[in-house]
Amino acid sequence: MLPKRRRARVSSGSMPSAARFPGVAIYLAEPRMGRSRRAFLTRLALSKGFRVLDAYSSPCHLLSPGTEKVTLKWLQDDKKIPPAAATLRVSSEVTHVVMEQTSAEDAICWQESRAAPPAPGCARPVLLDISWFTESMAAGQPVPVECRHRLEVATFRQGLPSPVWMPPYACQRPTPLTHHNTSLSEALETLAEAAGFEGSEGRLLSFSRAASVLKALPSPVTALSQLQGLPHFGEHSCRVVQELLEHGVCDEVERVRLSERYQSMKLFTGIFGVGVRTADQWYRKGLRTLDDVREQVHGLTQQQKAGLRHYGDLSSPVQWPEVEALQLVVEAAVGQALPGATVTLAGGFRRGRSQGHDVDFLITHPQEGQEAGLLPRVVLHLKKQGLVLYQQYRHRCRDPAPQTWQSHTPDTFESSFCIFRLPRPPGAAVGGPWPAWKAVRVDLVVVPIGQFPFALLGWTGSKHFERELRRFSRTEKGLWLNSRGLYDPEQKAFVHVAAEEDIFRHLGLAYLPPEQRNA
Ligand code: DCP
Ligand code: MG
Repeated sequence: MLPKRRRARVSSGSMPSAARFPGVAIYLAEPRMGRSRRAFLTRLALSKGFRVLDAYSSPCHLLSPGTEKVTLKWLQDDKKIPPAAATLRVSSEVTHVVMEQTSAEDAICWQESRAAPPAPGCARPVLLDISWFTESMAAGQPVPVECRHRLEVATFRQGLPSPVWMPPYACQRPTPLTHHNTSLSEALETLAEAAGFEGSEGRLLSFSRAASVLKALPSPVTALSQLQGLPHFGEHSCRVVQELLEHGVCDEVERVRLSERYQSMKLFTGIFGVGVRTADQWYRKGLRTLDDVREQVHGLTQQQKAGLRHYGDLSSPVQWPEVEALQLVVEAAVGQALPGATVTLAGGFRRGRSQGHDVDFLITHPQEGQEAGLLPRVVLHLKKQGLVLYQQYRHRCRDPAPQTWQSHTPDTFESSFCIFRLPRPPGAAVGGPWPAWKAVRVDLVVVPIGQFPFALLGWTGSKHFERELRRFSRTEKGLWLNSRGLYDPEQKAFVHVAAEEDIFRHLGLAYLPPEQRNA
């Protein structure tokens, strides 16, 4: 055993101020290792300049390093979130979990019991045998992760009964927030995203559909044969899964993730107001960093300028307590501007996510017509309180004729795309690690009550779920759906509904609650 004082030091958050390997944050999992050996290994790694984290679940991205405990405390202080949930809802900034004498099965159970799925852009940490750690210590630097270091998942986990039947459209099956095939679906989604960056819509859809099937499976895929009979698994997606099952990594996916092209496109499209086309132009001009953009791009839009100005805050995920705080201020402003108007949360947070890239609110009023022109008044109230850093207002446009509806027809609702200046949470100490405020992206959309169920369905997502719902509607039912309505081209008439459930019923689909639409 270690002397008490030393033990306390080791277990009280052991992060050196300047780690030599910034991309590596090790967590030594204790169960089989024992406390004293863990303390010894921690000191060894720290002495060689590695970063060793004391806690596995710590919010990545929210603020600068070193603020994890305060953030967590705030989550726990929030009365609506029990302490356990507050700990579990955050994802880890750990990159390498090291275990000793632990089976892959136990390792996976351990990991799944401890952390939420990673935030967008955050990779799940790799689970490694102690051999990776000892070799890295001997080398004085992190050695590349090889198959033999990994605690292999596939060979040990209980697999799917084969064959599994799966309906072909994502809107025909429930897709929960957390599922059993995360590393496989993430790999395919990386390829989908990369295909999107190249403007290759067909490949984007193929990989997205295959990834979405994996998310809906009732248990982990452990052998390629289990994919037989599943929809949307072409030769390419099968090959990716096979490599992952056999080696734990897929060369193609790793190559894409590390490529300059993918990383730059991800960086640029992460700027508010920058789409794939602009990002591609910048890349072709030789731009690679945000500073390149700041120095070399003339004629940035106001939106892009605001996006760059607040890039740090906007690229860190919005957390649930921030959503609650925003909902209160938006509701107050809407109530002032138009008594009786309501505010409804949509987007990923309505699907049960605890983090997101923005917050989407739909505003309506029970008396149709009352809502028209409401947003400038709402925004004025918010501005007077100093809550708005940027906003771009869009008037309501006339609905285009249904004959011109396409799957990507943009919404015509009155909307405001904002960056809010969200003050530090109440109770957080002034002068503590919390900055005075955080910039947060918020979309406000005003919807006439008659179109509200369609808007709510359309703005709840996921993006893939919406795409599939529209495709199902058109291909299988001959009905045209978007966020404004459902049109029957044979009858030349719109379908009237009172709630989301009615839309599912009209399409002959079983109702899926928002938390089962994470396709
Ligand atoms: N949406 C859509 N098509 C678009 C844009 C949005 O169908 N081109 C729908 C689906 C999305 C919802 O609107 O789920 C909200 O869009 P977001 O981009 O805000 O996506 P999420 O809220 O799902 O995720 P996050 O905000 O965390 O990225
Ligand atoms: Mg959103």
